[in-house]
Amino acid sequence: MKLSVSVRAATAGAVATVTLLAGGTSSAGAAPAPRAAAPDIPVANVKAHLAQLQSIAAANGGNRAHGRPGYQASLTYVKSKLDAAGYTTRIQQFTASGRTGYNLIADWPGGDPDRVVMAGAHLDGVSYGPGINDNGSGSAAVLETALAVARAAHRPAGHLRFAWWGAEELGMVGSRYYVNQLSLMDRSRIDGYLNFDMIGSPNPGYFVYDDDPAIEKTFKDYFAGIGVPTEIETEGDGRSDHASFKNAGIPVGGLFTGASRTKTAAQAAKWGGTAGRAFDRCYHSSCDTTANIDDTALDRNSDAIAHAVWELSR
Ligand code: DTR
Ligand code: CA
Ligand code: ZN
Ligand code: ZN
Repeated sequence: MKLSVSVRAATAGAVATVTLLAGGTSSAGAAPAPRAAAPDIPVANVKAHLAQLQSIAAANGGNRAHGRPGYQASLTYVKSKLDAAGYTTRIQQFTASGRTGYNLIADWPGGDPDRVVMAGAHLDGVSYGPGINDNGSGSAAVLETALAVARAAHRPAGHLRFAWWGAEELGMVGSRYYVNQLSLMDRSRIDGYLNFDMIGSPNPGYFVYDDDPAIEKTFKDYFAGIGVPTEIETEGDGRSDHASFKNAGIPVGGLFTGASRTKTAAQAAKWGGTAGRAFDRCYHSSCDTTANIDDTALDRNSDAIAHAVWELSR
């Protein structure tokens, strides 16, 4: 039976504690490692990635869509940052709507290969615009979290893997291809997949996926700790890249700030913003630019991503 990620981590911690209390020593002979807290993710760094993605779109026909030059240039940008930071990266090719698509997979060296914690975001946008909230926001936040791991020379017990998916807008094609290519053994090695698709909406809500309870609790506890109420995400079952992982029996979770649904008065009362207006009125539109981002939501969600990555892989 697969232990959910935080049960496994907690169990390991408990075993070490019991061993010490019984006067013995843990199997490693040392006290359990202190719980290293995730660093703050500088939202300015995340926004700098968004500015790069917008420039890429402007230089490539105005978009970063599957099969277009803007997607390829986005992939090259993200990969170059990760290669420079010491990641082991690989590009996975697939075909969607007659065009070649690409996933980018980045492994942080080290950690238990049987305890893989993944965080991912789709890097493609629609063809109508630069796709900054959808989904530059998730892509940039996952990238900056990966770079923070490298900056910290973090050595978690688990193995960290980050992914940027192609052709999500065509029906989660890239992430489905990735999961389908995994052997059953490799699927069993993934303790959890964390998905981030639209996490900087200009009229934001704070939604937590209610799939795996342990992952959901990790995010809800984080937001409770910063005094931000959350709601469970109800709009997206099967509507983003976590779907294929969930269908394969892998624990999933994630965060979402809302798309075309309208913010209620009750939600505006707890989150601020404008009742009666869409969470993102530029969803899938040309106005989904760097001006279509709420910095506070982007910052909070970026920090929550780092917290979950550190917590679930410890
Ligand atoms: N399918 C995503 C947008 C989307 C709509 N609802 C949800 C819920 C959870 C995550 C994402 C979404 C897209 O257009 O990329
Ligand atoms: Ca921050
Ligand atoms: Zn979309
Ligand atoms: Zn999306």
